Amino acid sequence: VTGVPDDGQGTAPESADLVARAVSGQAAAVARALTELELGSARALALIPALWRLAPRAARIIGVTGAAGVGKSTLVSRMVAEYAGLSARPAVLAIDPSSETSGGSFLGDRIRMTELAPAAFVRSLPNRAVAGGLAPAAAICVAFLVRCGFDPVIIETVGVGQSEISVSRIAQTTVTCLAPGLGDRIQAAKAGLMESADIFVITKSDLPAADTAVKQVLAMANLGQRAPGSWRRPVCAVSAVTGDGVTDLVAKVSEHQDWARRSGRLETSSQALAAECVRWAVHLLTRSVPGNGAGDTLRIASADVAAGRTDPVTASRRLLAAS
Ligand SMILES: Nc1nc2c(ncn2[C@@H]2O[C@H](COP(=O)(O)OP(=O)(O)O)[C@@H](O)[C@H]2O)c(=O)[nH]1
Ligand SMILES: [Mg+2]
Repeated sequence: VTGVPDDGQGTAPESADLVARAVSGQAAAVARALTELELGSARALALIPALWRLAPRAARIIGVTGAAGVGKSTLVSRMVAEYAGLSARPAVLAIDPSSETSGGSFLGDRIRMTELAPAAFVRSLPNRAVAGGLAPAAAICVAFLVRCGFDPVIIETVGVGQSEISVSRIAQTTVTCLAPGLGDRIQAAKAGLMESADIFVITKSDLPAADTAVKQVLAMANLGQRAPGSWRRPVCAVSAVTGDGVTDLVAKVSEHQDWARRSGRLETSSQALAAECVRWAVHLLTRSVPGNGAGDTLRIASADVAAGRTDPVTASRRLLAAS
């Protein structure tokens, strides 16, 4: 393969320094590093091996999805405060928060979230102009935040379109938000959005139509043949205005995480995360999107990354050198 950039040796000391500052919790350093990852700069390629040389860390990765305006960001602010109260250090990655009806309110969201939890890290990822595609960029940012020691890492995403559905694959627990008064639309909601749900949340439970919405969603949440030992999807009513239901939701997330650990689901999502990270690195190294033909080799490289044997960039370099 030609066109593979050098291994970033020239920027190694700088990258190690930025990584050290990010790991020590300096928000500016984390933000800087994520910008490099999004842009897909040469430095981004040096940051990943530098971070992966440090001790691995584990984190809960929670997806919060639902249509624009349904109350995701308000809910995430509450969740962040709840986790911070449990001495966790949460991070939020909001994907494309500016394009839908919320138009440009991300700044307000970030202020609300960090007011409630000053140690939290909150960042948006634009939908456009992301190196390698949205899902790979989100994956590498999530993996980076996990390695920096944030826990949980919450991905807020508008639940429409292919990229959001693939983003939900990298979450260990997907919280699907539905607002009251959308009874008819619940049936019409995108199948992918409903299928990927591990926990349903009826947002805005302070509104009168919330009880009906809870009943409607309960009626369809666990339809069909369910294998023994499978997860029964709960329906939580939450008001981000009064705070009702937030503690219960966080408890349901913990229950789902316990189930995910036992059932192998955590393993599957960490493999999906590793695969997207490798995809991101291969794109940067070759400036092309790996095709379907690359499936097997990508899988081998991803398994090494998921098992913690190597980092996504080193795995991708080896993969490209061998092809
Ligand atoms: N009554 C009520 N309004 C809410 C609640 N949560 C959010 N909202 C309002 O719903 C609108 C959209 O909320 P936002 O969190 O930005 O939705 P997102 O687009 O899904 O992130 C805002 O005007 C919020 O104030 C809630 O629990 N109760
Ligand atoms: Mg939002």
